[in-house]
Amino acid sequence: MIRDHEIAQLIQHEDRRQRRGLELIASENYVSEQVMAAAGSILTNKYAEGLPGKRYYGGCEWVDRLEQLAIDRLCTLFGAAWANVQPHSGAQANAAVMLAVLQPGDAILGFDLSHGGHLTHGSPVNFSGKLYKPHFYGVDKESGLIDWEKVALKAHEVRPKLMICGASAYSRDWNYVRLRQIADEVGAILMADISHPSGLIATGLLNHPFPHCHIVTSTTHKTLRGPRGGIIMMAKDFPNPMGVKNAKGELRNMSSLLDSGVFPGTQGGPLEHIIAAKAIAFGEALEPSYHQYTRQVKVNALALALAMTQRGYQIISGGTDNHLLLIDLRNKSCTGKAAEQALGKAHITINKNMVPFDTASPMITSGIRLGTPAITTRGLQESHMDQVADWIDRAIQGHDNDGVLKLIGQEVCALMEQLPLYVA
Ligand code: DSN
Repeated sequence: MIRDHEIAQLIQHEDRRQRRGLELIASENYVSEQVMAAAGSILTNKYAEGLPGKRYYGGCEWVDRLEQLAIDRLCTLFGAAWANVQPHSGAQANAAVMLAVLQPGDAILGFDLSHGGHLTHGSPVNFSGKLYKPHFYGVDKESGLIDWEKVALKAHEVRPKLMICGASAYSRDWNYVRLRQIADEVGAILMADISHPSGLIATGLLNHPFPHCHIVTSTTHKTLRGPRGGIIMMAKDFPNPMGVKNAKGELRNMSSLLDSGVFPGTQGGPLEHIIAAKAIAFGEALEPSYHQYTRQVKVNALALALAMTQRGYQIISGGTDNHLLLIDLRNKSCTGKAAEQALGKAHITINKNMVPFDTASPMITSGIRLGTPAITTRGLQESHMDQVADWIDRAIQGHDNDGVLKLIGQEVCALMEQLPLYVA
C-alpha cells in the first residue's frame, strides 16, 4: 500500500492506462502477479556485490540460493552452461560483454540502428559507438532482408573483434550458422543480442543462437515476460582468445571475464529483488503454458501482418517470422509521429520507428512498429487481429479527426474490459 498520495495517484493513472488500452509496443509485456510481488519484495534492502558464494557482504545466504536458482533455471531454459543474471538491463549486459572482450578503439560490426538494430550495437550516440570503432551491416533496399553474404563482405573489410547480431525492429529470423562461419573467417567473437525474440527462441519457434554464438545477451521483459532486466549466457565456457591472464599468469576463461564485466566492470550491487522476479519468470517460461503463449504470439503477429497487408500497408521484408512488424507509412500520407499520437488518442499504444533508408528524422519517422507479446498475454487471439488492424487503419486514416479517434478508443476500451488485466 503506497501512502505517498502524489505517487499513488500517478501509479493509479498508469494502472488505468494499462488496463484500458491496447498495448502494441513490441518490447513490452505484462508480468505475472508473482513476478511483480518479487520485484516489490524485501529483497530490495539487500546488498550482495559479488556472485553466489563469493560476496563482499555478509547475510547473503538466502540471496545466494535465490540467485543460483535464477542462474540454473535460465541455463535450463536456453540450454546454456553458464549465465550471469545480474545485468540491470539489456544495455548493461551489452556494456559488460564489450568491456570483457574489447579494448577501446577496437572494431565492432553490428546491425545498423536505422535499419532496425539497437543503440548499444555501435550507435555513435551510445557508449558502444563512442568507445569502440563501429561498423554496420543493413538490409537490402528491395527485399528488406539482411543479405548474409553482404555481412561477410563487410566483416572481411573491417575485421571486427566483435560481431553482433540481433535487432529491435527486424521481423525475420537470423542465420546464426552463417554468421559463425563469418566470425571464424575474420577471427571475431560472435554475440547475439536476443532481447526481442528470446521467448520465441527458448520455446523452439525461431533459430537458436547456441551453439553458434559465443555469447548471448537478452533483456528479460519483452517476449520473455519477466521484470525489466538483462542476462548474459554462454553454451559453453572457453579460454578467452584475447590472452587476458589472472594474477597467477593463467589464461582466464570467458565466464570469469564476463562476470567481471558486469561487476565490478559496469555495475555495483545486483538487484536481488529483480533477480528473484527473473527466477520466477524463468520458471514460468519452463511451463507448457508458456509454449502455448509464445506460439500464440507468433500466430497473432502473422494474422496482424496479413490484416494490415490486406488494408494496403507495406510491411518491411514483406511479413514476419517473430512477434513484430515494421510498417512503412509513406504510402499512407501519415508520419510515424502522427500515427503514434493518433493511436494514443484511441487508447492504442505503439511506437513510431525509423524504416530502412528513412528520409524522416528519428523524432518524426516514416514508420511504426507493432508487436503482439502484450496483447497475447492479455488474451487476444488471431480472430481479434482483423479488428485490431481495422482500428489501426481507421486511426491512421483519421489521424487528424478527434471524433473518429474517440470512437475507436471507446471500442478498444470495451474489448479490454472483457479481457481484464490482473483480476484484483
Ligand atoms: N527500447 C527497446 C525496444 O523498444 O526495442 C530496445 O532497447
